[in-house]
Amino acid sequence: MAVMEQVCKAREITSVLRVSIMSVLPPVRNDRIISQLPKCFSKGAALHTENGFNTKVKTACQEQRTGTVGFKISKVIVVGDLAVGKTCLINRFCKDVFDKNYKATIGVDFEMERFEVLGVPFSLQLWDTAGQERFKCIASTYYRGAQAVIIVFDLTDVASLQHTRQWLEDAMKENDPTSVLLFLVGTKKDLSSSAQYSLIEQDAIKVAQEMKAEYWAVSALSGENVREFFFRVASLTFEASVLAELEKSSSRSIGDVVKISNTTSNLYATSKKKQPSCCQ
Ligand SMILES: Nc1nc2c(ncn2[C@@H]2O[C@H](COP(=O)(O)OP(=O)(O)O)[C@@H](O)[C@H]2O)c(=O)[nH]1
Ligand SMILES: [Mg+2]
Repeated sequence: MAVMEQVCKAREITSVLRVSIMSVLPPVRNDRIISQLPKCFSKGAALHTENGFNTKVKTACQEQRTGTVGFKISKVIVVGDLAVGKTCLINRFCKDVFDKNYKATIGVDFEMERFEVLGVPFSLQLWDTAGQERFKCIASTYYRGAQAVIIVFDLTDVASLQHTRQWLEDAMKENDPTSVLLFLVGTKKDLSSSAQYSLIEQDAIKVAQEMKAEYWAVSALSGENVREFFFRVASLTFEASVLAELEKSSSRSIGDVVKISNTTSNLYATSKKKQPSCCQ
């Protein structure tokens, strides 16, 4: 089969797969649609301070050249000391609830959140630390393969901020530091006065800069910044995934553009050549 025919066939299979996968999943909620890059919380400690999504990413989305990103589920792990507010933060975003009664998380807990970013479906799997605070030895499987790590501390407890470096070290043992996005999040903002908050914020920004993490301050009780924060996590993780996909496809040579076989995992491999009209 000629290469271009194979490309067409692969695109056809991919779109059939996309339709069948999407038809078994519930539709993306209206309030999970992201069309613009949300702003960072503090320019002093941001993963980047661009006003919008990367131009290459925007073009790739418009031209539907996002490869496997639309099928991907990105793993996000949430770590930090016991009782800093990890579960409440996740529950506020995913279920829009806040439970005042403390219940230690037991077993492995994760929530799926589906977004649509620049018209492309994108899912995050949010892994809540489930007792690993005390049983660190079982944490390696939990940490492995994360695209983003959220390190949580309590804005009213400076010790929990100091412990974030250890949490980072543990999480990075199982991950590639060059490809993981880091977020440092202070919770319980509603409990600190503005004077107290300013003091801890200075330290937190320093820690975030050292870690190369993006800093946020939130309250699961009032909901302040919770949605903004998770939208930023979803957007930056999406942007990084599309950039990685583009890099992968540009490093492929024309000769190995598409190999259709049972073992081919990436059916979305595309060539840089112009597509014939049958593919459009
Ligand atoms: N005031 C206030 N309390 C919070 C907030 N987030 C969590 N808490 C309280 O902190 C305690 C621990 O929260 P939880 O999310 O279970 O902590 P985890 O162990 O880190 O998962 C609970 O009693 C929550 O009610 C917040 O934003 N504001
Ligand atoms: Mg918990």
